[in-house]
Amino acid sequence: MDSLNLMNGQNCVYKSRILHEEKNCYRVKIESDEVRAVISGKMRHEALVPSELPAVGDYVMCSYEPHNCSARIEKVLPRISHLTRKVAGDAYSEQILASNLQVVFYLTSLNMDLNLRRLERYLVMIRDGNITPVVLLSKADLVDKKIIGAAIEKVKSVAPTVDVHAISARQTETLEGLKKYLLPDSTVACLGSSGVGKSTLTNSFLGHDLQATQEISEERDKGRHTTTSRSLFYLANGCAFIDTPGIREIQLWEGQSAGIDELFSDIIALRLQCQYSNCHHQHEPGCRIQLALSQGCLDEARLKSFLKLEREQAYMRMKVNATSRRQQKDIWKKRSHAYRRGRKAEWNL
Ligand SMILES: Nc1nc2c(ncn2[C@@H]2O[C@H](COP(=O)(O)OP(=O)(O)O)[C@@H](O)[C@H]2O)c(=O)[nH]1
Ligand SMILES: [Mg+2]
Ligand SMILES: [Zn+2]
Repeated sequence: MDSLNLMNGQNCVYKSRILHEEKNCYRVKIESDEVRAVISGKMRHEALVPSELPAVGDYVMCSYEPHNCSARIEKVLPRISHLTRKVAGDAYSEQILASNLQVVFYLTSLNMDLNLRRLERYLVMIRDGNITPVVLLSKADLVDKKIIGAAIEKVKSVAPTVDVHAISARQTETLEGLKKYLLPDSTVACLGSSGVGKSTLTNSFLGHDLQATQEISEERDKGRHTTTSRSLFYLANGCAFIDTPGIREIQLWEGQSAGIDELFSDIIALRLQCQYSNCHHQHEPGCRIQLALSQGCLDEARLKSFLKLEREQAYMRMKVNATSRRQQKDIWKKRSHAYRRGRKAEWNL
């Protein structure tokens, strides 16, 4: 690992990487050590939004004395790429799921229904983060070749340029094709619902069972969350591999329209050719979208999905703007209180 060690009084400051995050407690890799780490008071105080705090995959500067077993995270270095979503629940803030990634494996299990709409959401999120998506159709040992072929076709219908592999952790030869993504300097993460085989795949690459996996009843085939936090592991060749818990709710964050534009570039190109620039794509003459639908060149469900994602982006933009205006007000309120307190102290009031 490239590390930069600077003396800072008694402590050394190291460039390190976040391996694990759970409830504000971190594990970092400093040179060859793995140690616990906490965020410095200054960083916690100065962070205006949660996304400024460290996430798994981040490179950070840490104060660390090797004879102490804990480090202090002082600074997050700029992220070259990141996976981001709106936090689950009602709050309007951004959650960084993982950062500094080159490739994301999106897993979906072949013995369950392939949800193309959910796949589209993940692909938008991954591409918007400046990361290459790869779709893995898992548990190929449980289905026949016809089902595998049909599933690959379905994925290609929404993402013709994305690599797709059918894999099985029980047939290790099917994992050979994934080695080209696991390069020594790369970081690869696994995403997908619970029970699709992310932790099993992680263990296969690690060569031993480090991550707990979920035993699920064959007839119900329903996974519960066994993996509860994101963790980064180094494979033998130096590739960093991140296992994640299943995500129940995937809502895009504000400003992810570049990912939408990329995934639905054909629809955007058609829309630009409509006769009227304010076309609603319903019954207007010269509507290229309606023409493509009637000729069978455009799938209606995919169009609906695109329009829904666009609407969600517009709504999110409005919500985030309102939230940030409120936050700004709070910051000014705090500052003016602090100022008044300061003046009172000055005048001994
Ligand atoms: N038949 C079959 N079962 C698998 C495969 N991969 C994982 N499983 C099983 O699926 C269940 C869920 O796997 P797990 O790795 O915990 O899923 P995760 O929630 O995505 O991490 C476990 O019982 C695994 O043994 C596979 O390729 N074939
Ligand atoms: Mg898991
Ligand atoms: Zn139109």
